[in-house]
Amino acid sequence: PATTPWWTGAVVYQIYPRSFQDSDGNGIGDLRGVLQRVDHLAELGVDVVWFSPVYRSPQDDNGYDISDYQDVDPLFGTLADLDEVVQALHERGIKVVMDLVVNHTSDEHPWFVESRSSADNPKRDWYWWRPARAGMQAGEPGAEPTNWGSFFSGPTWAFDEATGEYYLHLFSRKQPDLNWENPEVRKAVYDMMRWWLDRGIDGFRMDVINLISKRTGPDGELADGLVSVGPYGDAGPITTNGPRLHEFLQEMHHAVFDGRDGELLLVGETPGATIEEGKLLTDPARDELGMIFTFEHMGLDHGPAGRFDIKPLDLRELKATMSRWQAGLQDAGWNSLYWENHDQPRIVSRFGDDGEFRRESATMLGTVLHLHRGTPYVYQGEELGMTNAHFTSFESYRDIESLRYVAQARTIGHLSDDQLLKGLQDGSRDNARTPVQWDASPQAGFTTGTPWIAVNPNHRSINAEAQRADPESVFHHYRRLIALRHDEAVVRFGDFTLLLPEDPDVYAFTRTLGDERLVVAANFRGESRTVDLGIDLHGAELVLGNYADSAAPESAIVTLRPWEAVVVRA
Ligand code: ISL
Repeated sequence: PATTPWWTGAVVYQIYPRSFQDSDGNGIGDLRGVLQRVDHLAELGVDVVWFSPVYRSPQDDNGYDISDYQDVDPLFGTLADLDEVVQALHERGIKVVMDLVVNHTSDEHPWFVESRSSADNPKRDWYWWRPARAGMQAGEPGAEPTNWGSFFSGPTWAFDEATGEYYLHLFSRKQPDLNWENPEVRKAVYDMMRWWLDRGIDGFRMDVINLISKRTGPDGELADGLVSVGPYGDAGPITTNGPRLHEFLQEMHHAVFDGRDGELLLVGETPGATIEEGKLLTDPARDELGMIFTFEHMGLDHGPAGRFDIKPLDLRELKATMSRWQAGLQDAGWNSLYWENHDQPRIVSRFGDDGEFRRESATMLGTVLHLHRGTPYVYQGEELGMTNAHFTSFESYRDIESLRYVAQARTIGHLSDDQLLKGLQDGSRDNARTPVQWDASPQAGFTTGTPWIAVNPNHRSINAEAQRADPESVFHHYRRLIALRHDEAVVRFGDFTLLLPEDPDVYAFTRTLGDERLVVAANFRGESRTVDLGIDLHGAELVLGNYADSAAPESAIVTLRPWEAVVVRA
């Protein structure tokens, strides 16, 4: 359809700059380092680069705590460096999307410095300030205004001695939540967004955007959270998909995007969003967002204690979740498609086999994801089949979420250090943050200095240089998948139909557009599987396989080798 936006046929590559490429030897990736690698991105064939934050920041949450939205942190370079990177990418036909983190700022942002300076400061109401719980002594444990627990462990309220009140921070205490009820806050955010668009960027990824509207009582009071696992209450039901979310997003759309929409890629990160919310957020007629990141498929292997309590994936649940989102957004709205980002473990270690069948399982997983309907996101290193860190000591970990989880768990004392370390090995965000493995040299070509986080020793065999030379590599398979989306309308627009929903080992589905049909069959196991697809594949043409000798099946009965994936036209 002519009115379909360009990004429905695009593939996005996420760069986490801190771990991508260091250019000045300080062990931290930076923007001039990105300039050294733009040809890698051009060869891969991606259409967009989304940068995790490079703004001024104390780096408490690696840049998701912003102290100046309109400047680049010296760690990463300068605004001039960023302009040069944008130009280099644009010259290669690659668009640039910036990370918009406006649910909260850094506590070192001038807005918050002013807000906390006195109880009657004009910016006091730019954040969430509340007195101690009635009848309690301010500053005493348990006196927090509500019982909410932070994503990063501990309470979500920090006591400020100077004014004797608490401020809200759903994440770290250095990330105070902005008060979106205040129109001055919203205006300041929209002004900043227009400033970035006027500098020539092509869209935004909006950090936890569905948390900006909090449910409050008539006088702004905030209720206690439902008591969930752990020592604090769950603020999710009060902060997720709040009552004014759509109002704020439509206001933002008209204040910032009108006259530009359709050209911009606007994707919201929406923890806890349901399909119903997804429809409201991405229906083009509603002037809100283009697409969202759902988390539903990323929680299927979480035990009761969450991301550090990983259990085996039941493939039937993954198939059911993915196909519900395919169906849910089929008629209006659009899916994003992702396995990885800077917050998630590496998919080949999580749903595949990062040992004997690393190449096969990584290419199988890429095939399944990229043949769905939606916009695929490739996280840096995913195109190389990079694995989890497999750190063997707590000292190797850097992520505030992981470190605070361990500290809180140790005070509770319900898990041994071995269990805690296993939880980090399975679920820590640091699994995605080890430096990109460019070659087999000592620090994988990432830095000439000491990296801020250890380079995975398996870079000697898993690296971009080796894979560019191997036509069967994960890199070249991702390159072929991206080319397929560019070349085949059925991959971009075709309707999705799941096959064999109850099969616990094989993920199979069709994509149809007019009289064109692709059939995808993928084995999620390390042993051969034979299934009856119920479709006569006699005479089918192999479009793509992940074994050098993959062949089109001769009939409905398909035998798949360990981790084998085939795409056939039938
Ligand atoms: O994935 C998560 C749920 O366990 C959290 O790790 C993650 O913090 C959450 O999804 C929100 O993520 C975004 O906002 C955070 C930042 O730490 C993440 O890196 C960012 O992606 C606060 O800005």
